This record gives sequence, C-alpha cells and structure tokens, in this order.
Amino acid sequence: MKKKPLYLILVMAALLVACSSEKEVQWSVSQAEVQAPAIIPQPQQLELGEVAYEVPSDNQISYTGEAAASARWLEQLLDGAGIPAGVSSSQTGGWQLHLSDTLSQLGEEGYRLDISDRGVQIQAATQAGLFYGIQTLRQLLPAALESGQVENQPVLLPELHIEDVPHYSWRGTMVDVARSFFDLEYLKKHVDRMATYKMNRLHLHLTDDQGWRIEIKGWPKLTEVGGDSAVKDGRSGYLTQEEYKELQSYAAARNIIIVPEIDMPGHIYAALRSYPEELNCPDYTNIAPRRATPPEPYHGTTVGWSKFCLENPAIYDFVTDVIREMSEITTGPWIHIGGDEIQDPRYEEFVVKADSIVQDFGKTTIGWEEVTKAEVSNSLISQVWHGRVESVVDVEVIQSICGHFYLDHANVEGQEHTNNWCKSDGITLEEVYDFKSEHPRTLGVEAPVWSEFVITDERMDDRFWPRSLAVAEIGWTAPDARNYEDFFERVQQQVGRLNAMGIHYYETPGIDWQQGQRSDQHNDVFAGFMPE
Ligand code: TNX
Repeated sequence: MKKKPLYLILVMAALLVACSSEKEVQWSVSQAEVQAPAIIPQPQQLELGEVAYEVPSDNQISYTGEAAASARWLEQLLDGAGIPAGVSSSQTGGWQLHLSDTLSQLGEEGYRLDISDRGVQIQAATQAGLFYGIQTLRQLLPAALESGQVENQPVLLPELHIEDVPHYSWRGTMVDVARSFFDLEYLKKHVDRMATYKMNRLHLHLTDDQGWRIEIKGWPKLTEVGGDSAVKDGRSGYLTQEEYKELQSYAAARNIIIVPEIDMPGHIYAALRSYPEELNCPDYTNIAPRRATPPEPYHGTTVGWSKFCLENPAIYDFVTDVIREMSEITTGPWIHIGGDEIQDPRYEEFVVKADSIVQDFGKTTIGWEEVTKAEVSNSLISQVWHGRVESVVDVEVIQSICGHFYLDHANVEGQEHTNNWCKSDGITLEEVYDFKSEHPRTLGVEAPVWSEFVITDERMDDRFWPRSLAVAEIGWTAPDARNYEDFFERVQQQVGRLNAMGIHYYETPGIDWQQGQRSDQHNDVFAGFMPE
C-alpha cells in the first residue's frame, strides 16, 4: 500500500473536524425572490432578509434541553411538507430547537425564529413557545402540506428573524355543545385549527336548557335523560369523562386548556328534567314561564325561564357533587359557573356559594359578567358579553363583548340560521377585528358560537372561520401593531391553507376563495398526532 503524504492526512483531518463542528450546515441561497410572509397572527417583530434558502433533501433536527417533544412536532410537520428529516440530540442539524430557562424574556409562550444559511433555529423558554415557533414555520411552508398533497418541488424559506410574544394570555373560542352537540372528533379538529393560529383556550358550554353534555358519575341521569335532547333539529349526545380527558390531553399537547362551563343557576332545564324531585320547587314554580314541564324535553330557543329551586338547600349537594367531579377530571385551573340571564332574589347568594365551592376544590371561578353583581372573591374572572353590569368587585376580565365576538351572529346581514339580538346586521370580519379593550384588567379575548341554529359541523366552521383569524390576531398582536388592510391581505394568503385544512368557512366578500383545492379529508397536519 502506498503511503499517503502528510499534508493530505492533515487536510483530511481538518475536513473531519470541520464536518463534525456546527459549521457543517450551510443552506444554499436560492435565486428566487423573497416574498413577505403572511403570518396570522402578525408577529410582534419580524425582520425579513434579502435571500431565500432552499431546504436540502437531507435534514437533521437537533434539540437541546427538554425539546424532544417539539422535535417530534417538527419532524411530523416536515414529513407532511415532503421534507425528510431525522431527529437527534446532537448539535449539528440544520434544524435546531433550543429550550432554555435563560430565554425567560420570551415569557410563557414567546419564541425566536431564525432562518439563515445555518438553517432554521427556534428558541424558547417553554414548550409552548417552541410549539408556537413551529406553528409560525408551518405558515412559511407550502399550504398543500395541510392536506398531505405536497408535490415534489423545492421548498424555499426566506431569511428572517422573528421575535414574538403574545399580547394577551387568553386567546379563546367557545363552543356551545349544549343546544346542539359537537362530538370529540369535531372538537379535536377545532383544537387543531385553533392551535395553528396560536389560540390557547377552548371553553365548552356543556349544559343548558336543551341538553346536558358531560357525564357526571354521581348523577347518571344528567346524561341518560338530559343528554338525550337538543334544540329543534339539533344533535343530542354527550362526552363521557374518558372522552373529556382525551380531549384535554389532546388540547394540552397543543397548548390549549379546556375551560368547562356548567351554567347555573339558570339555563338548567336539562338537569331539572333529569332530577325533577331533587332540583325543582313544589309545583315547578322555579320554571317560569313554563316552557316545558319535566319529564318532557325542551327544544326551543328562548332563554331566561328555568332555574334551580334556590330556596331548597339540597340543590347545594348537587352543585357540590357536580363541581367536585368536574374539578377532578379537569386539568386546567378554571371552572366556569355560567350565571347568566336569571332573576332571583337569591341569585347573589347562589353565586357567592358556587364561587366558594369551586375554590374549595382548588379551582378558579369564571362567570358571565352578571356574577359580578355579587360580592364574589377577587380571584374570580368575569366574562364580559354585553358590558352592562356594574361590577361591585375589581376582577380580571375576558372580553367576549357580543358586538365583536358573538360569532353565532351573521357574517353578513341576512345570513340564515343566525342570532341577531346583539347586532341585527351581523358582525363582519372587520367589525371583529376592530375590537380594542379599554379595561385595565383584561386577560384576553374569547369568541363564542352559540348553537341554537348552528346544528352541523359545516355551520360551526362557517361561523368561526375566517372570523377566528381576527380573534387570534386581537389576542396575540399588540393593538398598535394591528392594521385591518394588512390583515385582510394576509387572510387572502391564508386561503390555500384554509382550503387544504378542509374548513367550511364563510366566503367573506372581497377575498378570492379559489386557491387550491378544498380538501374533503379534514387532514390537518397534526390531526391525531400526540408527541410521546
Ligand atoms: C345569550 S351570552 C346567551 C346564550 C345565548 C346567546 C345567543 C350568554 C351568557 N347567554 O344563552 O345562546 O345569547 O346569542
């Protein structure tokens, strides 16, 4: 064997060192023009470079700290985009995830995203932050990945630096599953869509006159009887505790906390019907006007006619049992006690007691703003929906003011199957977007869809989308950084993605909705995915 000259050995050694150092990764600059990314919600800080990079055909995802789960999310995302990638805890990958306490200036949910000739780097102090960095990256990848239909084309990423922290900690939606039932499958899909746009609270209105939708083991007739009815033409049914828990872990993996509402002491006919002896006054004087008499179900849409028999102390046994079970199965810190639309001399007494029961089980109470007529604890959170209650307590608020956030109202004047009591001409995308909170203790925003007329999945989609994009941006982006024209442009650029996600949105006028194919698969990229 011929001896290799020394200089050659030295060169080879130097090469080896270079290869194993971090400098190994160098992404090639593409000639393509860099397009301004159209991210929703708009990041707080975005610096766009002048070049784009072509994602190589061989990729490695490296992570530090406890970022293994995020590495799996990213792997799943890249896989959907037709970008093969392996995961390792080494430092040499072109895709890097850093989770570190030293990044605490990024807060609970913030992240930093850098795209350069070194590849893609996401940094955060929390899992939520990394997850959101990945969601932003998702919006830079081809929309077709949402339906799993990517063509084998080179993927280009713009050189950029993003530093992004949410304005509000509460960025929610509410689904009324009580008037008409929405099942686990739909709710998971809804969670996936919310997470794409960095929304983090899903409030479930679980009980009302028309139906009771959560299993309570100590009071089984609530679902056996109360779960078996719905608004006219609506769907009956309920979530078992197992399903509820499954939804919670699915949501938690996507940084979404489930907020369960048991609406009391009004809007309670489904329970009155399930346990007539225990919860009603003699002769049903607590049901007035008498829209229905137990055991018949209620299919109408009128509100404000049913309540517990508030002078009967036994109702508190029921309330305690229900709140105990809900607290046991709920991983999030909140229990919503409703409290809306009811007149009774004992209303305040009830609310104060219910608030303290919730706290006894280690949770924080949320109520519709009416509850602040009572001297509730100052840890309670008030959900403002009409803004007419003079609060006697100084508490934090969630803004759901109906003229901006009641998405059961029409997308456009005259739309069928909509409520219109708050705004008769509907709530346009722009009217949603125009919200600004004046309240100094605002936790954030939440958009409810009540389901008196929203009796199919398609209708639920139509009420939420695209208006939830506006809600997401109000929740995330600072008020001064928001601009409707700019937002509207970005909505236009999200169309392909909404289509590929299979969302049955309302076709807001002024937007070209014919971008790509609407998938009938409901194949959200992360649907069904749970990191280990
Ligand atoms: C008012 S908002 C209600 C609901 C109705 C909704 C219809 C609130 C706390 N109560 O019971 O479904 O209006 O828009």
